Amino acid sequence: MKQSSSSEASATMRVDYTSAQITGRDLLERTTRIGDLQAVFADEEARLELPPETPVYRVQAHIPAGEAVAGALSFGNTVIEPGRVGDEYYMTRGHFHAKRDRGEYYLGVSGVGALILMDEGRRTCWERMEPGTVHYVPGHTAHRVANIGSEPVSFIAFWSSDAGHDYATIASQGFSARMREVEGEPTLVPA
Ligand code: S6P
Ligand code: ZN
Repeated sequence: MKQSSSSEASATMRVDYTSAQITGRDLLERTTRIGDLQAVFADEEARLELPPETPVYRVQAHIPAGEAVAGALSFGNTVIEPGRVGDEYYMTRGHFHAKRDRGEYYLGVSGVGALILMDEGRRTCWERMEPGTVHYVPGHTAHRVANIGSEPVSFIAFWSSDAGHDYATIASQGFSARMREVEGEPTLVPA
């Protein structure tokens, strides 16, 4: 008679749901600093006045199948420090997915952020991110997050491992709007 077996395996990764910190093996980690963000913010003079080693955001990513496997999933976090370059809030570089039809989920964990979304017709909108908010980034949509509060913003993301990142399109064309502080309020201002 054929025997079946079962056993309990322990999870190899954990997420701290107060900070989005991930612990476990096979984590890629990257910190992006003021000095890395040339021409990302509108006020390049204000950026050059800040110490280049100042951290703006850090990412942990777990990509168990590598980036070439269709159907595989990856997850990671992003933590963005509070701060501004001129009147523009600290934010991620922003990207389209190289495979344009790949979507992504963002889950707000801490702080107050603005998820800025731009479709291929350059229509831009934003969603407020707070602890517990869930955001779907559709395919064909560029995305970046700005920290519009006074504490670090953190979120967890899930994406298709083979999505890839097209930074070049944003580097050359930018987003059509920027998240700036206007009269004390975060405001999406046409670029
Ligand atoms: C990956 C996902 C995030 C970002 C991270 C940093 O598809 O959208 O993990 O990589 O928020 O942003 P960026 O634009 O520097 O990759
Ligand atoms: Zn993405």
